Amino acid sequence: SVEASIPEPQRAAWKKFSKKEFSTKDEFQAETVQHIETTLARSLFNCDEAAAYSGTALAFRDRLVIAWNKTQQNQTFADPKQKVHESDVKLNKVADLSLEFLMGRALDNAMLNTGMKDIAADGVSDLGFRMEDIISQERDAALGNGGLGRLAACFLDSLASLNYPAWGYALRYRYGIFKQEIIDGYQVEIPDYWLDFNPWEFPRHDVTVDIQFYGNVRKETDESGKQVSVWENGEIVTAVAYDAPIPGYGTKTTNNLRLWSSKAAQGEFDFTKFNSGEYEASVADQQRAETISAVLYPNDSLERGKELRLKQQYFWCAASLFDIVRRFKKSKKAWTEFPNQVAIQLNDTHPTLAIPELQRILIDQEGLEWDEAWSIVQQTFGYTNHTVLPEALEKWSVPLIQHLLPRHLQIIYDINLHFLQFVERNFPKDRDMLGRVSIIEESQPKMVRMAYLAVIGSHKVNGVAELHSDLIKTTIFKDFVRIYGPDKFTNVTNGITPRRWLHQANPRLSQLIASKLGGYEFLKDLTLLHKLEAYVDDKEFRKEFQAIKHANKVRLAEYIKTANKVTVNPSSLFDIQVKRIHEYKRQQLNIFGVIHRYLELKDMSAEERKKVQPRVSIFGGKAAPGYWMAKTIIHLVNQVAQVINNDAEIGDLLKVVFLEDYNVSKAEIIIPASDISEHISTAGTEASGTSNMKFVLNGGLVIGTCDGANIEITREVGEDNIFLFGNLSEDVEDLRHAHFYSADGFRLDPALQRVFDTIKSGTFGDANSFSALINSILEHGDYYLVSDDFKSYVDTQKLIDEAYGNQEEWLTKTITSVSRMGFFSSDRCIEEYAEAIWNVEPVLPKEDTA
Ligand code: T68
Repeated sequence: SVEASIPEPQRAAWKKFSKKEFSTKDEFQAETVQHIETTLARSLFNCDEAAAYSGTALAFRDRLVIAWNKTQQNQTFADPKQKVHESDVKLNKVADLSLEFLMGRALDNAMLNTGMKDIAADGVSDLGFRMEDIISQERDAALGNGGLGRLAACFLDSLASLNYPAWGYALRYRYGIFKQEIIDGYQVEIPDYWLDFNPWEFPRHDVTVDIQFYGNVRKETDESGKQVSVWENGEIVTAVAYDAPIPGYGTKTTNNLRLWSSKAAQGEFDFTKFNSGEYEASVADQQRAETISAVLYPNDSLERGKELRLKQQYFWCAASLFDIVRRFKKSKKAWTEFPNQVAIQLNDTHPTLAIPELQRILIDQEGLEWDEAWSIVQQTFGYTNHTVLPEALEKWSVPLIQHLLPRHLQIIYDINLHFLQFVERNFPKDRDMLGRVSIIEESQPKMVRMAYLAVIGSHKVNGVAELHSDLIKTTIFKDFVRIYGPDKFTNVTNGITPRRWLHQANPRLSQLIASKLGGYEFLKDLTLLHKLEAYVDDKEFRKEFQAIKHANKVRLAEYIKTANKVTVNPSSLFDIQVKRIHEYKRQQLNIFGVIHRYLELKDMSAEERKKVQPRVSIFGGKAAPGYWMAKTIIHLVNQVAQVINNDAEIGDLLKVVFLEDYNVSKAEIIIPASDISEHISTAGTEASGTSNMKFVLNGGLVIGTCDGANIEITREVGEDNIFLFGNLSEDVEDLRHAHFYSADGFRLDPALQRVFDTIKSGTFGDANSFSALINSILEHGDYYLVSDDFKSYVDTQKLIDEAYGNQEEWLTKTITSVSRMGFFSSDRCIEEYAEAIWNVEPVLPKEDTA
């Protein structure tokens, strides 16, 4: 702030000693050695890889901080005259509210985005270390479950790279997503305590917000005679900010990710209790406060209605909004300017409480009238939906909200009242409509439908792929399209950052592309990849492209050897399915297909086996700890692997691998090594998928259903370059119905029947362990249509074997596909959000004037 500025006459002294960003190898080494010696108190004789990592990370951290400080300064005081249409441009910030940011490792990303990796690699090599070893010392920042959290992380990279003034807001969980161990074929969860040493975060002990829970609401009349609500007598917990710098690629812009940590409010530590010997009681309050940000909920597609989860959501929304409002108020602008200065994007319904919270701030604290406040709220928020699965749609019980957030419940009821009155006026003949669209579900107990609240409180609602955005308009939000008109609903197809998912994960491919395209400009404009298509017949290029894929497969094979003690042949077809384990994603279809392949191999003569395309089936992913069916699938994969990998008759023709603890840093090794990856959800269930994009960008092909972004990938790469199979989303409902009601609805494919018989015979261990899985198909209606799609799936796998047999054609398909992936950059997504939803423009970094 202005009050904290160093006075003008003293600035020269500051500037003289103000730290500069290192830019040579010597400067990098000096910084690194200094950090190892003084910050870490290690010596020349006591410097292992961990210490070398720490020193390198601290040197880069310092470098980022300088750019970060300048960016924040520049964005705060952005010169309005720079702007062409000042009045339509947001000066302040985009706030990305996401309960999850699945960042992975930071060092490699920082080195590449600043363009300093080569210098640093050279520098550490002089000190006797290999950069790869140093990089792999870092633990993942795993504050997310899966696609939703990783999307938020890709968006941060794009926002910074495109110079948008944007902050991410989340919780600083002490424990991220659990670590998965496979013991005797079963998933075991190990806590992920990741904060021992985290050089990337900056505690801001001076940036705190007191957050209230529970208590009661009292009506009072203020001096002007107006009725106001006072929320009081609650319990206070303090939010402390921890900031992490987010460097853009090829720009000095360095944005901020602000994570809130909970701690007992000042005075909460009860010294009377402490002094009278009740140590435990005095510590208990403190622990209760710290519990709020203790752990990430590990459910990726299920809402369980736990009070602590709701507390997390409110704690985070309230702290973030306070922060945003505090910054806005410093500008002394009128409240009507708020939506022109701030755009807040809700990543799914998890931050929906921000809507009643902003309304509360405006009416209870700032004294605005309801309508004026509500118009500001609606203009400020945008809501991104990530699922149509009914079990994933968030609902909170009215009694729980009443207890925890009494004032917010009143406001939610008032929002609902205004909304229903509006609906009644516009649809007077449709009385059922009111019950259908009410924010309150009239169940026992009553429930608050968060997705409806999010739609009503936002000016735009978007899905994450075309099919998904169409589906939300015809299913869960159908009535709302009638009420608000179709323009409120839009699509922003997901994307991925090519910096991490090409340049970082596959440096050799990135380099090859750069050599043909005349530099790395494509990392900033991925559509430039189309120029690669000119080289599809270039012999040298093809050879190098193929050699890179092979090297990536060798690297994965080595990893599999170390991790699983299984030897796989890198010349086999690598078939990979890595993602959260869920029935709708259908890893069971994949493993049934593997069993089918095994049975066919066993039937063959030695002669016939010679013609078979060898394959490695690779699985990876975590199951939510309470999701038994998903855990059963993991167990089956491991049991099948055990049997097949030890069958001498089969040898290299088929290997099955379950990779433990799939996470972002492992994805960076796994994804570049695929020939085929599987994206085989029941049509209409996977909102988008984003790993499908990563695999194709790295020269792999996809076997997939007509679901989510697979459809748009097909549009871009062409039907000949993807293996689509299975029923379409428009037929799903009828098929499900037929499973129960049609006489011949359940004539099981004989090949699938045989797979089931084999499992039941005990070939893969105790058949009882798998009966629930088989019965979900045979007895309980096969909700995910495994039986309907099985034949089409295995037939398509056959086509893949044949296509892979022709290596030249396969290579042509993969090169062509890579060259057509430009659309799927998260930069394109961010430009779409900026233009159609946020109305913000970039703030370019100032030239260095130091
Ligand atoms: C995913 N959702 C979608 N959810 O499943 C995927 N959910 O299709 C899409 O590509 C991706 O979002 C990005 O849009 C999730 O990953 C969760 O992880 C999640 C976490 C908590 C609660 C609910």
